Parts: sequence; C-alpha cells; structure tokens
Amino acid sequence: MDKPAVYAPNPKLAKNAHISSMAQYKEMYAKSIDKPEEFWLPVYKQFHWETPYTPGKFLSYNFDTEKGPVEIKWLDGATTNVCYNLLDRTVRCGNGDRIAYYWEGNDPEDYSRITYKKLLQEVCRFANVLKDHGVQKGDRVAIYMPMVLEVVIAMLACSRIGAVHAITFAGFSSDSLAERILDSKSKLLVTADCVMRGEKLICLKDICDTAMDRAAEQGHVVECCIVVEHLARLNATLNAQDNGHANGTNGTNGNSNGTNGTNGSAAYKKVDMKEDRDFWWTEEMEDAPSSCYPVWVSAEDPLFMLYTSGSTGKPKGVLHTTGGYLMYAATTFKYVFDYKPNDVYWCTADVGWITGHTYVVYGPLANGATSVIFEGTPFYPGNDRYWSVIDKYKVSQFYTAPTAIRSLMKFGDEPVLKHSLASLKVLGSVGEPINPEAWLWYYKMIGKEECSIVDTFWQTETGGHVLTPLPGCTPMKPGAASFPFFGVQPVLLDEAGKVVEGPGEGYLVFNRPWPGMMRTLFGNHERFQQVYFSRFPGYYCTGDGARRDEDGYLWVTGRVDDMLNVSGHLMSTAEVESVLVEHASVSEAAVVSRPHPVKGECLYCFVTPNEGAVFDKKLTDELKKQVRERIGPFAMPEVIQNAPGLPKTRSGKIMRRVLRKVALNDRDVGDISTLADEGVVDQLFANRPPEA
Ligand code: 6R9
Repeated sequence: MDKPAVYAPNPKLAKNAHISSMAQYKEMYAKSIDKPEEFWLPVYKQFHWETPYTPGKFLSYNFDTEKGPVEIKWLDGATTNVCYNLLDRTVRCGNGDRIAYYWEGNDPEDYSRITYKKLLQEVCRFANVLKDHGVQKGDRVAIYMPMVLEVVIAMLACSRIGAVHAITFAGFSSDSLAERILDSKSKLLVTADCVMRGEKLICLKDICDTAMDRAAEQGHVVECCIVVEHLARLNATLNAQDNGHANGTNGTNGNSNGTNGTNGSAAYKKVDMKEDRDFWWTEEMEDAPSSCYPVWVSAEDPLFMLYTSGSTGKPKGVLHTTGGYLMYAATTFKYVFDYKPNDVYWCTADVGWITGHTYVVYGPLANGATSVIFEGTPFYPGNDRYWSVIDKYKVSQFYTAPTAIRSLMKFGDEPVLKHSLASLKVLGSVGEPINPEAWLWYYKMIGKEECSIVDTFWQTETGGHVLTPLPGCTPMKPGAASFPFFGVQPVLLDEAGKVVEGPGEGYLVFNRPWPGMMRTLFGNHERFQQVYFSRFPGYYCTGDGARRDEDGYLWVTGRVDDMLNVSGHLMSTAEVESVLVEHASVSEAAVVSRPHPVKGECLYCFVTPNEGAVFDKKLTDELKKQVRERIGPFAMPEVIQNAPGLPKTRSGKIMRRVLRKVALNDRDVGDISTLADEGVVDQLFANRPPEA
C-alpha cells in the first residue's frame, strides 16, 4: 500500500477552525459527558428564553424500562420560540440584510434569494394565514412540498405559533401521504401545484387530492389545503425572461411574491381546487400582516414530527421537541461544518428527510448562516450541475449522500474539471456508509485533497449528528464515522448485552441522552420504548452495528435489523412485502437487500404465486408498479424472482440469510439443517431470473 490510510486535516483549515486539535476536542468532549450543564450553558445563553429553566432541572432522564417509563427532559421549565431564535434574533442583531437562502431552481435560469428580514416577514404572514384557518398550538400541519422557499416559510410559521409540522417527502405516494396524514391527524396540508424534477413534471396537488380522499374515507378530514403556485410562477418568470426581464437579480426578493397564478401553464390549469377547502398561497398571503407575535412554548413542547420506516412496516412518527433540539442543531452545525460568517453552505438533502430539517433549516438558521437550497437533480441539465452550483454561489461547505457521489463518479472526472470548486472547505457525507472508493474520489476530485470530509452518522431519531469527524482536528479514515459528538456516549454491545471494550464489533447503542434526541413516537410511547429501549435495558438502540478499531475509531457497518437503505432512503423489508402480497396473484413474498454499486443497497424480492397464477413479465411489471405507487419510486424493486417455495424453518420463519445468498448467487449458504425442506434452496438458485 503506497497510500496512507489516515488523512490529516488541511493545516490551513485546522488553524482557524472552531476546534483545531484533538486535545481540544477531547477536553470539550469530557466536559460534555461529565458536566453536561456546564458544557451546554454557553449554547443555551446564545438563545432567547422567555422563561429560564428551573434551577436543578437542566436534564433529567430515564433510559431503563425496568425502572419506569423512558423519559428525556432538557431545560425543564424554560419557555422559548424556535422561529424567534432563528429569525428575530438575527434581525435584531442587525443582520437582517444577510442572505438566509440562495434558491436555485430545477431550471438554472430560475433562481432567487431571500434575506433574514424578508424571511421573517414571510414567515409571520404565513403564520397569520395558519391562524386564520384555525391552526393552534399543538395542531399538526402536514407538508408535501418541493424544495422551494415556501417549505421553509411553512415550517417556521408552524414553529412561530407552536404548531407541529409533519412533512412527508414529496417522492412518497398518495397512499403513504394518506397514512401519515391519518396517523398525525393533520388539520391542514400545505403543498404546491406541480414540480419539475429534471425533465419530469410531477403534479403534487393531484397526489394530495387522492391522499386527502383516502384519509377522509378512513375518518380523518383535512380541513384546509394551501397550494403554492410554483409551476405557474416558473412559467410566468421564464416567459418574462424571454421578454428580456432577468430573474434572480432583484435583491432580497423571495419567490413567494410571484405571480398570482392566473397565467400559468396547461399543467397548472389542471389543478383541481375544491371550494372551501383548497386555497392558493398567494391569495392567502396577500392581505396577511407581516408581523406575528411568537407563541412561547415549553422547552419540551413538540417542534415537529417526521416519519421513518419501522421494521414492522408501519411508519414511526418520530417526535422532536423544542429547547434541546434547538441547542443541538445549532451546535452540531457550527462544529461539524466549521461554519464561519461569510461562508456559504449547501446541503443537497430534501426537507422531506431529517437531514433537510436539521441541516437545511434549523441548524443553519440558528447560526445566522447563508445556505443554498436546490430544487433540482444532480443530472439536469447536465451531470455537472452540482459542481456548477458550487461555483455559482462559492459554496464553502457541501453536504450530500454517498449514493449521489457514486452516481456522479460514473461520469468520470471531466464534468468536475470544468469547474474550479476552489471555494470548498468541508465536504459532508450522510445517509449510509460511504465506501472508501467513493470517499477517495470525493476527497481527491471534489476536495482536491484540501478539504476535510465529515462522514456524519446519525438518524431521524437522533435529531443531529452523533458520530462524526470534526473538520479541523480529526485525522480522517475513509469510511469511518470516527468519534462521538459532544454529549453522546456510544457503547458497543454483544449479542448477550455485554459491553465490548476496546477493538471489536457489536450493536451500536447510546447510554445517555443528548439534547437533540427524539422524545417519543407520536401517540405511541409504548412502541417507542419497545423499539428502542427493550433489546438492551438502559440503552438507546440504533439498530445499526459498528466496529471499533485499534485507534478507537468507530465504523458503522450497517443495519442489524430487517431494514434496508436504498440510496440513503431507509425502508423495511416488511413494508415492501406487505405491498407485494396485496396483489391477487401473490400468496407470499420475502424481500432482502442486495448490494448495489450506486444505490448502496437494492431490493431483491421473492414472490410465491397463488395456485393457478402465472409468473410472467406482466406480473412482475404489475408488482413493480404497485410498489412504486404504494410506497414511492425510490422503493422500486430491482429484481422480482419466482419462488414457488420459500426457505422456512420448521417453526415457519423465513430464513432470510439464505435468500440473501440466492440474491448474490453465492452457493455458500451455510447451515440449512433447520429448514423444513432443504430442496427449496436448489430450486431458488435454479429460478434466478436472467436479469439478476
Ligand atoms: C440522517 C439519516 C438512518 C440510518 C442509520 C444508518 C444509516 C446514516 C450514516 C449511516 C453509516 C453514515 N446511516 N448515516 N450509516 N454511515 N454516515 O440518514 O437518517 O433516514 O433516519 O437513516 O441511515 O443505518 O440508522 P435516517
């Protein structure tokens, strides 16, 4: 090996970093564990608290179900408002004219920007709109939106009045949206008419109509739906440009003041608006006052909920609260990206995922940062879109997913070399383990060996980064999430729950809460305790495995449960199986994950047809379509294989490890003596379809 396995941070970056040596990291880390109150107090003091926390109540918790219900409380007694801390605080410090977001549309000609001051006004106006429609503190507001500034405005408007946003990623199907609306009992839904993803038009409002109908059939009526005229505005803007009026040069103008929707495209005109339920965003905003007094809420009142896949199939409504989440989002953002005034930060995640919540919205705004929000895809209009956007806005911190890196690597170096990328300092990775090959390409080709790579491990449940290198101090090992963030104490446990000390491998668990961790699953504290705290009493169980090397670095090895991660989207095998067996021709289904060069993992499905049913291309096409429609396009099965019999134990449990071997065409299946019928295994290998 001629290449060193460890890469030191660029000394230029280290010199001015917030945390510039491992000694400093270790000292701060020790304090965060030994004296949490002392550690977090300076962070707490940066923010406005209408009422301070009750002395002695900084933190109280119980992780041990044997001692009582799991409970996590930070800053008990304090009241505040997150939106106030993100926007008013920055404006009051005299930074109102600072750009909060550069918005870059799917079409490179479509872009705008918004200052903190303007964002605050828009948020207040929308908060007033929500109030007019009867939304009150504690009510849930569903959001199904593309990456437009209005999504941030809607989120913060909720926070301003103490309402709880429940975002569904706009790639989910109407069924998935309906399920989430029903579970959260959302009173109001915010969406957009349509969105362009690359060259594809997606009519979001149509999907919402179906979802609202479905929710109503099952007993929950969404009272009001507010629709952003997004495509209508785009058409009008581009028409105006054709007539010589350039867009994006008009200073502080957010795109929410666009056209009133009367001159939109054919696609826009198709949008059905239901009388007394559906309202246009622009019309609602027109007369709304641009100030709105914040509702002071308790530190432990909910801020938002966000669904994540559950291994039993039903999505889990992860609930995050106010005070701790604010401190944690702010602190991780500052240190992990080493954000400094005048930096321009860009996270490519969609707000439909937790990364978009904490690192597109809450973390950056809590630091008064300037960010890029991007609506489009990395491949449109060309495969160099990311790199051109980095140069356009002189991005200093870039945060994306390994799947995106791998898919861009495929096009070689040429699209990258067309751009300078000289503004970059820190490169982030999130969503799945990053393979060393992708890491090295990211480091060399994108970072020119001058940038630090932060491989951030965390989850919807953790609220913010929990294991991560820090850019100014951590010597980097490609593929290692490295060390814990402040306040986080990771432990590795073996099968029997015994602590693995020193180098070794085990279940990744945490033995204490950090401020940003979830507090419960919405409406189901029982399931919260069962899923996360029952396997190893006293510990929060991530569901991931990890290895600790001789230098103490942690390497996350992947899920240890029946979950899989396709292009960074976490899903459970159970939820896909339940969609497959709904088909009239299918009696049984088993889904396993198979490694995929770009997506990380992909879905390999085994289906047992019903008596008399024919397994043919028509059936597999129908099944793929069904999964696509029921869950979303990202859940599309890679392979569907005919399995007249599945490998079951005598007690009827499907032996998934055998199916994983079949998917890989690896005959080394191990011990199968507990199978009821060993002959099934040969049959499965013989049945592998040619495309597999
Ligand atoms: C933030 C986010 C969480 C799951 C998590 C793990 C995987 C995320 C990772 C990683 C290895 C990393 N994961 N980041 N695995 N290295 N840097 O992705 O949240 O959608 O809830 O997924 O993603 O398996 O448990 P979420």
